Amino acid sequence: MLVRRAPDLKWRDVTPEPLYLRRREFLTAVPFALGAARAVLSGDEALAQGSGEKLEAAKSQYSTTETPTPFKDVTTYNNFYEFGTDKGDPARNANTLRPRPWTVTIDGAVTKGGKFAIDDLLKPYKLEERIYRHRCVEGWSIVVPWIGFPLGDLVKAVEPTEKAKFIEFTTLMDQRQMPGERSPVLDWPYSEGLRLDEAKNPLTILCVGLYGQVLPNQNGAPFRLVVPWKYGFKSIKSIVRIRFVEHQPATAWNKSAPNEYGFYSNVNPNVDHPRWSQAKERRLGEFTKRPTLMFNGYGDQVASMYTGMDLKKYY
Ligand SMILES: Nc1nc2c(c(=O)[nH]1)N[C@H]1C(S)=C(S)[C@@H](COP(=O)(O)O)O[C@H]1N2
Ligand SMILES: [Mo]
Repeated sequence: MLVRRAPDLKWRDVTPEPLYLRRREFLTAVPFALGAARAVLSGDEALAQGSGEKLEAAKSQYSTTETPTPFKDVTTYNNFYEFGTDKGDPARNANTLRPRPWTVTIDGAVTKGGKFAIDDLLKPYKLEERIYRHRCVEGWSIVVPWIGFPLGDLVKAVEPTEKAKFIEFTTLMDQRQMPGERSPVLDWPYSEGLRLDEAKNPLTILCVGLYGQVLPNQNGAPFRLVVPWKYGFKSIKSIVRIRFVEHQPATAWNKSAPNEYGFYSNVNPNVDHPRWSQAKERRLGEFTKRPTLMFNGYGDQVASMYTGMDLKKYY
Protein backbone atom coordinates (compact mmCIF):
# COMPACT_ATOMS: atom_id res chain seq x y z
CA MET A 1 0.00 0.00 0.00
CA LEU A 2 1.24 3.44 -0.81
CA VAL A 3 1.27 6.15 1.80
CA ARG A 4 -0.44 9.14 0.31
CA ARG A 5 0.82 12.50 1.48
CA ALA A 6 -1.85 15.20 1.46
CA PRO A 7 -0.70 17.99 -0.84
CA ASP A 8 -1.11 21.51 0.55
CA LEU A 9 -3.08 22.58 -2.48
CA LYS A 10 -6.37 24.32 -2.96
CA TRP A 11 -8.81 23.10 -5.61
CA ARG A 12 -8.25 26.26 -7.64
CA ASP A 13 -4.53 25.49 -7.82
CA VAL A 14 -5.00 22.04 -9.26
CA THR A 15 -8.20 22.42 -11.24
CA PRO A 16 -8.80 24.07 -14.61
CA GLU A 17 -11.02 27.13 -14.15
CA PRO A 18 -14.26 25.84 -15.76
CA LEU A 19 -14.15 22.66 -13.70
CA TYR A 20 -13.41 24.65 -10.60
CA LEU A 21 -16.43 26.84 -11.20
CA ARG A 22 -18.72 23.88 -11.73
CA ARG A 23 -17.35 22.11 -8.71
CA ARG A 24 -18.11 24.96 -6.35
CA GLU A 25 -21.80 24.06 -6.19
CA PHE A 26 -20.83 20.65 -4.93
CA LEU A 27 -18.23 22.00 -2.56
CA THR A 28 -20.51 24.53 -0.88
CA ALA A 29 -22.65 21.64 0.30
CA VAL A 30 -19.66 19.78 1.70
CA PRO A 31 -17.49 21.41 4.37
CA PHE A 32 -13.74 20.64 4.44
CA ALA A 33 -13.92 20.25 0.71
CA LEU A 34 -10.57 18.67 0.00
CA GLY A 35 -10.87 15.97 2.61
CA ALA A 36 -14.46 15.26 1.68
CA ALA A 37 -13.69 14.99 -2.01
CA ARG A 38 -10.82 12.60 -1.29
CA ALA A 39 -12.96 10.49 0.96
CA VAL A 40 -15.27 9.63 -1.92
CA LEU A 41 -12.43 8.38 -4.12
CA SER A 42 -12.38 4.64 -4.65
CA GLY A 43 -9.42 2.62 -3.42
CA ASP A 44 -7.85 2.50 -6.86
CA GLU A 45 -8.26 6.19 -7.50
CA ALA A 46 -6.65 7.01 -4.18
CA LEU A 47 -3.32 5.72 -5.56
CA ALA A 48 -3.17 8.53 -8.10
CA GLN A 49 -1.47 11.82 -7.27
CA GLY A 50 -3.57 14.71 -8.52
CA SER A 51 -7.01 16.21 -8.28
CA GLY A 52 -8.82 13.07 -9.50
CA GLU A 53 -11.27 15.47 -11.14
CA LYS A 54 -13.58 13.80 -13.65
CA LEU A 55 -13.01 14.66 -17.29
CA GLU A 56 -15.54 14.03 -20.05
CA ALA A 57 -14.46 13.10 -23.55
CA ALA A 58 -16.03 11.74 -26.71
CA LYS A 59 -15.07 8.21 -27.77
CA SER A 60 -12.57 8.13 -30.62
CA GLN A 61 -12.56 6.02 -33.77
CA TYR A 62 -8.81 5.55 -33.26
CA SER A 63 -9.23 3.41 -30.14
CA THR A 64 -8.13 -0.21 -29.96
CA THR A 65 -10.76 -2.69 -28.79
CA GLU A 66 -8.20 -4.39 -26.54
CA THR A 67 -8.91 -4.44 -22.81
CA PRO A 68 -7.36 -1.49 -20.97
CA THR A 69 -4.72 -2.27 -18.35
CA PRO A 70 -6.09 -1.71 -14.82
CA PHE A 71 -6.00 1.94 -13.65
CA LYS A 72 -3.96 0.87 -10.67
CA ASP A 73 -1.14 -0.53 -12.84
CA VAL A 74 -1.16 2.47 -15.17
CA THR A 75 -0.80 4.85 -12.22
CA THR A 76 1.64 2.92 -10.01
CA TYR A 77 4.06 1.37 -12.53
CA ASN A 78 5.62 4.38 -14.19
CA ASN A 79 8.73 5.78 -15.80
CA PHE A 80 9.12 9.41 -14.79
CA TYR A 81 12.74 9.83 -13.73
CA GLU A 82 12.10 13.34 -12.41
CA PHE A 83 10.55 11.53 -9.42
CA GLY A 84 12.97 8.62 -9.14
CA THR A 85 14.06 5.66 -11.24
CA ASP A 86 12.05 2.87 -9.58
CA LYS A 87 8.70 2.06 -11.17
CA GLY A 88 6.89 2.89 -7.90
CA ASP A 89 8.70 6.20 -7.30
CA PRO A 90 6.51 8.48 -9.43
CA ALA A 91 3.27 7.38 -7.69
CA ARG A 92 4.94 7.86 -4.31
CA ASN A 93 6.71 11.14 -5.01
CA ALA A 94 4.81 13.10 -7.66
CA ASN A 95 2.68 14.93 -5.09
CA THR A 96 5.33 17.70 -5.16
CA LEU A 97 4.35 18.59 -8.73
CA ARG A 98 2.01 21.59 -9.05
CA PRO A 99 0.13 21.31 -12.34
CA ARG A 100 -1.51 24.75 -11.89
CA PRO A 101 -0.65 27.49 -12.53
CA TRP A 102 1.31 26.21 -15.55
CA THR A 103 2.83 28.26 -18.35
CA VAL A 104 3.62 26.83 -21.77
CA THR A 105 6.01 28.54 -24.17
CA ILE A 106 5.47 28.03 -27.89
CA ASP A 107 8.35 29.47 -29.88
CA GLY A 108 10.81 29.09 -32.72
CA ALA A 109 9.63 28.93 -36.33
CA VAL A 110 6.02 29.79 -35.63
CA THR A 111 3.77 32.79 -36.34
CA LYS A 112 1.44 32.65 -33.34
CA GLY A 113 3.83 31.65 -30.57
CA GLY A 114 4.01 33.09 -27.09
CA LYS A 115 3.64 32.22 -23.44
CA PHE A 116 0.28 30.77 -22.50
CA ALA A 117 -1.50 29.79 -19.33
CA ILE A 118 -2.26 26.14 -20.00
CA ASP A 119 -6.04 26.49 -19.68
CA ASP A 120 -6.06 29.33 -22.22
CA LEU A 121 -3.88 27.33 -24.59
CA LEU A 122 -6.00 24.17 -24.44
CA LYS A 123 -9.46 25.76 -24.33
CA PRO A 124 -10.20 25.52 -28.09
CA TYR A 125 -9.66 21.78 -28.37
CA LYS A 126 -12.30 19.08 -28.10
CA LEU A 127 -11.23 16.21 -25.88
CA GLU A 128 -11.42 12.59 -27.04
CA GLU A 129 -10.81 9.31 -25.33
CA ARG A 130 -8.17 7.33 -27.24
CA ILE A 131 -7.51 3.79 -26.10
CA TYR A 132 -3.96 3.12 -27.28
CA ARG A 133 -1.35 0.41 -26.87
CA HIS A 134 1.79 1.78 -25.21
CA ARG A 135 5.08 -0.11 -25.58
CA CYS A 136 8.00 0.78 -23.32
CA VAL A 137 11.47 0.23 -24.82
CA GLU A 138 12.20 -1.91 -21.74
CA GLY A 139 9.85 -4.65 -22.96
CA TRP A 140 6.55 -4.11 -21.12
CA SER A 141 3.33 -2.78 -22.56
CA ILE A 142 0.01 -1.39 -21.39
CA VAL A 143 -3.32 -0.34 -22.94
CA VAL A 144 -4.46 3.09 -21.76
CA PRO A 145 -7.65 5.10 -22.27
CA TRP A 146 -5.93 8.47 -22.69
CA ILE A 147 -7.90 11.72 -22.95
CA GLY A 148 -6.54 14.36 -25.26
CA PHE A 149 -6.72 15.95 -28.70
CA PRO A 150 -4.61 15.77 -31.85
CA LEU A 151 -1.33 17.66 -31.56
CA GLY A 152 -1.88 18.51 -35.25
CA ASP A 153 -4.81 20.77 -34.29
CA LEU A 154 -2.53 22.86 -32.09
CA VAL A 155 0.26 22.86 -34.69
CA LYS A 156 -2.19 24.24 -37.25
CA ALA A 157 -3.47 26.92 -34.88
CA VAL A 158 -0.02 28.35 -34.07
CA GLU A 159 0.93 28.54 -37.78
CA PRO A 160 4.43 27.13 -38.20
CA THR A 161 6.59 28.94 -40.77
CA GLU A 162 8.31 27.25 -43.72
CA LYS A 163 11.42 26.75 -41.61
CA ALA A 164 9.63 24.45 -39.14
CA LYS A 165 10.69 20.86 -39.90
CA PHE A 166 10.76 19.40 -36.37
CA ILE A 167 9.28 20.10 -32.95
CA GLU A 168 11.28 20.00 -29.74
CA PHE A 169 9.39 19.39 -26.48
CA THR A 170 10.75 20.19 -23.02
CA THR A 171 9.67 19.06 -19.55
CA LEU A 172 9.54 21.38 -16.53
CA MET A 173 12.93 22.06 -14.90
CA ASP A 174 12.34 22.63 -11.17
CA GLN A 175 14.27 20.67 -8.58
CA ARG A 176 11.76 21.49 -5.84
CA GLN A 177 8.80 20.14 -7.78
CA MET A 178 10.84 17.38 -9.44
CA PRO A 179 13.45 16.21 -6.91
CA GLY A 180 14.82 13.58 -9.32
CA GLU A 181 16.30 16.45 -11.33
CA ARG A 182 18.90 16.77 -8.59
CA SER A 183 20.36 13.40 -9.63
CA PRO A 184 22.55 13.27 -12.73
CA VAL A 185 20.68 10.34 -14.33
CA LEU A 186 19.79 12.39 -17.43
CA ASP A 187 20.79 15.76 -18.87
CA TRP A 188 17.80 17.68 -17.47
CA PRO A 189 15.35 18.97 -18.42
CA TYR A 190 13.96 15.90 -20.22
CA SER A 191 13.45 16.71 -23.87
CA GLU A 192 12.03 14.95 -26.90
CA GLY A 193 11.35 15.63 -30.54
CA LEU A 194 9.22 14.71 -33.53
CA ARG A 195 9.47 15.38 -37.23
CA LEU A 196 6.69 17.81 -38.24
CA ASP A 197 4.78 15.16 -40.22
CA GLU A 198 4.92 12.80 -37.20
CA ALA A 199 3.61 15.61 -35.00
CA LYS A 200 0.73 16.20 -37.41
CA ASN A 201 -0.14 12.50 -37.79
CA PRO A 202 -3.74 12.05 -36.55
CA LEU A 203 -2.57 9.42 -34.02
CA THR A 204 -0.29 11.86 -32.16
CA ILE A 205 -2.10 13.47 -29.24
CA LEU A 206 -1.52 15.93 -26.46
CA CYS A 207 -2.91 14.21 -23.40
CA VAL A 208 -4.58 15.82 -20.39
CA GLY A 209 -6.26 12.83 -18.77
CA LEU A 210 -6.76 9.10 -18.52
CA TYR A 211 -9.55 6.79 -17.38
CA GLY A 212 -12.09 9.62 -17.38
CA GLN A 213 -10.14 11.84 -15.04
CA VAL A 214 -7.56 14.61 -15.05
CA LEU A 215 -4.06 13.27 -15.74
CA PRO A 216 -2.45 12.08 -12.49
CA ASN A 217 0.87 13.77 -11.70
CA GLN A 218 2.86 10.56 -12.15
CA ASN A 219 1.51 10.19 -15.71
CA GLY A 220 2.69 13.66 -16.75
CA ALA A 221 0.30 16.34 -15.47
CA PRO A 222 -0.81 18.80 -16.60
CA PHE A 223 -0.15 17.62 -20.15
CA ARG A 224 2.07 15.20 -22.04
CA LEU A 225 2.60 13.80 -25.47
CA VAL A 226 1.32 10.36 -26.55
CA VAL A 227 2.84 8.85 -29.73
CA PRO A 228 1.53 5.27 -29.80
CA TRP A 229 3.72 3.82 -32.59
CA LYS A 230 6.94 4.87 -30.86
CA TYR A 231 8.61 3.57 -27.72
CA GLY A 232 7.16 5.13 -24.58
CA PHE A 233 10.08 7.46 -23.88
CA LYS A 234 9.06 9.63 -26.86
CA SER A 235 5.82 10.44 -25.00
CA ILE A 236 7.30 13.26 -22.91
CA LYS A 237 5.51 14.30 -19.72
CA SER A 238 4.75 17.63 -18.00
CA ILE A 239 5.60 19.80 -21.02
CA VAL A 240 6.49 23.49 -20.60
CA ARG A 241 7.90 24.28 -24.03
CA ILE A 242 7.00 23.41 -27.63
CA ARG A 243 9.61 24.77 -30.02
CA PHE A 244 9.42 24.60 -33.82
CA VAL A 245 12.88 24.09 -35.30
CA GLU A 246 14.59 23.62 -38.64
CA HIS A 247 16.97 20.83 -37.61
CA GLN A 248 16.46 17.54 -35.80
CA PRO A 249 16.60 18.40 -32.08
CA ALA A 250 18.67 16.61 -29.47
CA THR A 251 16.66 14.36 -27.15
CA ALA A 252 17.38 13.41 -23.53
CA TRP A 253 17.72 9.66 -24.09
CA ASN A 254 19.69 10.01 -27.31
CA LYS A 255 22.19 12.29 -25.53
CA SER A 256 22.49 9.83 -22.65
CA ALA A 257 22.98 6.65 -24.75
CA PRO A 258 23.06 7.41 -28.49
CA ASN A 259 23.73 3.80 -29.54
CA GLU A 260 20.67 2.58 -27.57
CA TYR A 261 18.06 5.30 -28.17
CA GLY A 262 17.69 6.93 -31.57
CA PHE A 263 15.62 9.92 -32.63
CA TYR A 264 12.91 7.91 -34.39
CA SER A 265 12.41 5.09 -31.87
CA ASN A 266 9.57 3.51 -33.80
CA VAL A 267 8.43 0.29 -32.18
CA ASN A 268 10.18 -2.36 -34.29
CA PRO A 269 10.38 -6.06 -33.37
CA ASN A 270 13.11 -6.54 -36.01
CA VAL A 271 15.58 -4.04 -34.57
CA ASP A 272 16.86 -5.12 -31.18
CA HIS A 273 18.06 -2.85 -28.42
CA PRO A 274 21.84 -3.44 -28.11
CA ARG A 275 21.25 -5.11 -24.72
CA TRP A 276 18.00 -7.03 -25.36
CA SER A 277 15.61 -8.32 -28.01
CA GLN A 278 12.55 -6.25 -28.94
CA ALA A 279 10.71 -9.19 -30.57
CA LYS A 280 8.34 -9.76 -27.64
CA GLU A 281 6.75 -7.84 -24.82
CA ARG A 282 4.98 -8.46 -21.53
CA ARG A 283 1.58 -6.81 -21.21
CA LEU A 284 1.24 -5.76 -17.56
CA GLY A 285 -1.05 -8.24 -15.84
CA GLU A 286 -0.27 -11.09 -18.26
CA PHE A 287 2.20 -13.96 -17.88
CA THR A 288 2.83 -15.15 -21.43
CA LYS A 289 4.79 -12.74 -23.58
CA ARG A 290 3.17 -11.54 -26.78
CA PRO A 291 4.89 -10.73 -30.05
CA THR A 292 5.67 -7.05 -30.50
CA LEU A 293 4.01 -5.59 -33.59
CA MET A 294 5.74 -3.39 -36.18
CA PHE A 295 4.94 0.25 -35.36
CA ASN A 296 3.18 -1.17 -32.29
CA GLY A 297 0.35 -2.29 -34.63
CA TYR A 298 -0.22 1.21 -36.07
CA GLY A 299 1.52 0.58 -39.41
CA ASP A 300 -1.56 1.30 -41.55
CA GLN A 301 -1.62 4.86 -40.25
CA VAL A 302 2.12 5.60 -39.98
CA ALA A 303 4.29 3.34 -42.19
CA SER A 304 4.00 5.66 -45.21
CA MET A 305 5.90 8.39 -43.32
CA TYR A 306 9.01 6.18 -43.39
CA THR A 307 8.94 4.92 -46.99
CA GLY A 308 12.47 4.53 -48.30
CA MET A 309 14.08 4.98 -44.88
CA ASP A 310 16.36 2.27 -43.50
CA LEU A 311 14.75 1.72 -40.10
CA LYS A 312 17.83 -0.17 -38.84
CA LYS A 313 19.87 2.97 -39.44
CA TYR A 314 17.17 5.38 -38.28
CA TYR A 315 16.30 3.47 -35.10
N1 LIG B 1 9.57 13.95 -18.58
C1 LIG B 1 9.58 12.62 -18.71
N2 LIG B 1 8.76 12.05 -19.61
C2 LIG B 1 8.73 10.69 -19.75
C3 LIG B 1 9.61 9.87 -18.98
C4 LIG B 1 10.46 10.51 -18.04
O1 LIG B 1 11.23 9.86 -17.32
N3 LIG B 1 10.40 11.87 -17.92
N4 LIG B 1 9.59 8.50 -19.17
C5 LIG B 1 9.14 8.02 -20.49
C6 LIG B 1 8.99 6.56 -20.55
S1 LIG B 1 10.41 5.64 -20.62
C7 LIG B 1 7.77 5.95 -20.64
S2 LIG B 1 7.63 4.28 -20.89
C8 LIG B 1 6.51 6.74 -20.47
C9 LIG B 1 5.70 6.16 -19.34
O2 LIG B 1 4.44 6.78 -19.29
P1 LIG B 1 3.39 6.32 -18.16
O3 LIG B 1 4.10 6.37 -16.86
O4 LIG B 1 2.25 7.28 -18.26
O5 LIG B 1 2.99 4.91 -18.52
O6 LIG B 1 6.76 8.11 -20.18
C10 LIG B 1 7.83 8.70 -20.90
N5 LIG B 1 7.87 10.13 -20.65
MO1 LIG C 1 9.78 3.57 -21.47
